[in-house]
Amino acid sequence: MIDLRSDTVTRPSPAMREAMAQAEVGDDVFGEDPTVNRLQDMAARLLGKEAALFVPSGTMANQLSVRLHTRPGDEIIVEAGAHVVRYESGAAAGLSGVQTCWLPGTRGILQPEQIDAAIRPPDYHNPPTTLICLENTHNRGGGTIYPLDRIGAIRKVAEARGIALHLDGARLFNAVVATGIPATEYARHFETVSFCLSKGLGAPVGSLICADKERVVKLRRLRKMFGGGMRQAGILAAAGLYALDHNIARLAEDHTHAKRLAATLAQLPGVTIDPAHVETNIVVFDISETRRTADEVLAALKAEGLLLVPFSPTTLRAVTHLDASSDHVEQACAILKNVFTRLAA
Ligand code: TLP
Repeated sequence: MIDLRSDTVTRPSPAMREAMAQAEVGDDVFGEDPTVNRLQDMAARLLGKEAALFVPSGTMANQLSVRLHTRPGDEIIVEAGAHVVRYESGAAAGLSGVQTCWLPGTRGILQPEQIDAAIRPPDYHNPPTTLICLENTHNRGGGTIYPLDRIGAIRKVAEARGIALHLDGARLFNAVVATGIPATEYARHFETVSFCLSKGLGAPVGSLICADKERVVKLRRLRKMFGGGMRQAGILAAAGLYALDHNIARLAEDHTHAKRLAATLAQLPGVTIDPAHVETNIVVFDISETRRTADEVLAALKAEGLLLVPFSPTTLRAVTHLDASSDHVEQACAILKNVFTRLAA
């Protein structure tokens, strides 16, 4: 089976497992796990922030950041397809008591004017707007890269209105590798930035939140409150260090594979996709013209050995990753050709 459901499906390689087995550990709730501390230092350095905090998941990284920047009854501004509101089980409302204002983006990307217009004026009828969350790359947008100048323009709006900015950078290194823009250049516009080790970077578990020292102290307390304080987590951090040392530059291969899939899909009957929109490792395509549901198409693909996920009743997503070799991608292209040609017949 070729599994392109997500880049979360990657498994730790033998060398990564070896690094995990050899990891020096301590009790991280006491701040005494040397491997976790090394990972946090490395993450902070990579993003040009003072400090970082290792957390179990990207969801926890986002939700701790929401909690940090807000009080119950506040409003946060997000793009309508953002992970923080689409795929986190209502956590912003459930755990932080905030309401969310969803703005429609172009493939996930917002305009500064849209954000400016959505910020609530001070009036006792209104919830205070206290946080803007951006996502780079944007998952539902199709792996879209946030243009750096757009981020800079949004930063200006946030600063002028005294509102914090959080970046869900689950796949920030995909943007870094695709553009050649250093992570520090993206990160400097945000108070908090999270990124995941367990997606394209290939670690089994973990994300980091990077910020200034004072915020990281507060985040550490909130992590305990949310149940994310871990003990001998160095075993996991070792996988993260290995991922950062070995698996960043190779993301470029995943991007090439995604473009290959997109070019194939663009030729197929019943499929609508603009390959120019595939910027990183995510390929989202429309299947309305097959007149089949996403579930029917997924079942037909699975029967031939290819796993994808639905993104809506008429769109599917394929994600390339380090466990999908060029051969796997060629096989995936052959399966897509077979299935869509048959459905059209
Ligand atoms: N995304 C997963 C699913 O939850 C949809 C995937 O398969 O893409 N931010 C972004 C942009 C993400 O794509 C994800 C995971 C997260 C945060 C959450 O990370 P985890 O799964 O570690 O909580």
